[in-house]
Amino acid sequence: MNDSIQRLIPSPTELPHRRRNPLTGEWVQVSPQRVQRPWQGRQDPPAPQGRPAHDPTCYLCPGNERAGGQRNPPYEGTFVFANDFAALVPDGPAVLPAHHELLQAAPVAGQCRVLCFSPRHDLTLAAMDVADVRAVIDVWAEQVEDLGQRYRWVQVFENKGELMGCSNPHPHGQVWALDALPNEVHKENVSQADYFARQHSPLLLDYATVEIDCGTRVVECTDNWLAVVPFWAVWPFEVLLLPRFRVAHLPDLQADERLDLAVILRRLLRRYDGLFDTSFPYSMGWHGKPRTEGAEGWQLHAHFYPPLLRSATVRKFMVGYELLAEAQRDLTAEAAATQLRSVHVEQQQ
Ligand code: H2U
Ligand code: ZN
Repeated sequence: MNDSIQRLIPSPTELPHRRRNPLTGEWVQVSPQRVQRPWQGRQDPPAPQGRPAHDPTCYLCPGNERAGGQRNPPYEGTFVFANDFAALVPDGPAVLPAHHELLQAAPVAGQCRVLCFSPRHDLTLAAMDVADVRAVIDVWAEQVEDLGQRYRWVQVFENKGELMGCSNPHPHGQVWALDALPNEVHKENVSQADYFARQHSPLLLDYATVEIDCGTRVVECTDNWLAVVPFWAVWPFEVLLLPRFRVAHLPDLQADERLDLAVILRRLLRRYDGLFDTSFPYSMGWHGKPRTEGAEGWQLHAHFYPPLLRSATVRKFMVGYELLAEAQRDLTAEAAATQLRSVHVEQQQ
């Protein structure tokens, strides 16, 4: 490792300390000594998996009727439709009366879509082949391109697993587009613009270089992409997926970069599945440059937030100190990355 970087980064310590997330400005309390606690929680065996390739009761399978009454076409690849129970509508209220300084509201207009990754009810992104994952990446990029012309923010995400409140195991994600910047995006926008103004280089491009140099938190690395447990991770096996080149948002990805993304995505998700021998639950989503003033220095990236801590059923809760004061973790980001690296996955495409 480069000496100057080595000096800048504290070696993993066994003593409690706090780490700062430069994307949000928020701190996380790290308490590695607590991993030694005698109580290790429940360690249930994983629930049996196994689903049919087509489920006649699934509202996302080809040819089936949805809850809203519409019927899905007999699709053979990906399939996108307007969410029948959308959280955002294109015509929100035009203005809202400001009653009081302490009772602020704002109008919001937007659209929500559901994106089926595959016609196969029994697959996940990890189990799909590279070409099919690549097709999902293309659809993600098309959605950002399309909705990004009308809305300031397009959130592409996947909520996977019952533990994450996902209503259906059929492989699918969602797209929410709106004419405002949501909280997390606003924080990342301010931080990246501020860093870029000072350093003339994108925060996350510099961060990728630091992590590759360091190596301890790297989970997967390809020619174009890097998956790391970020230094400031809050969730036990949180991962940040970063391009190793300058790119603002999904539509700008070139063909080879998309293919390489499909490769690293599958490898990462297979490591996740192998970690506790279960189809790993998570929320993941893409953050690309928003259509707003002052978004210089934005670097495309994806966040993976899995809830599991020690087994297929033992999850981390954000409660107590976390709700009232600050996020906290026992397992260090370095230890989590070591565990993920130790999962065996075949390296070919
Ligand atoms: P999850 O990804 O959290 O499971 O959500 C699935 C979405 O699918 C959810 O937002 C929508 C729900 O509103 N949905 C439809 O649009 N039509 C249906 O027939 C059922 C579910
Ligand atoms: Zn299905």
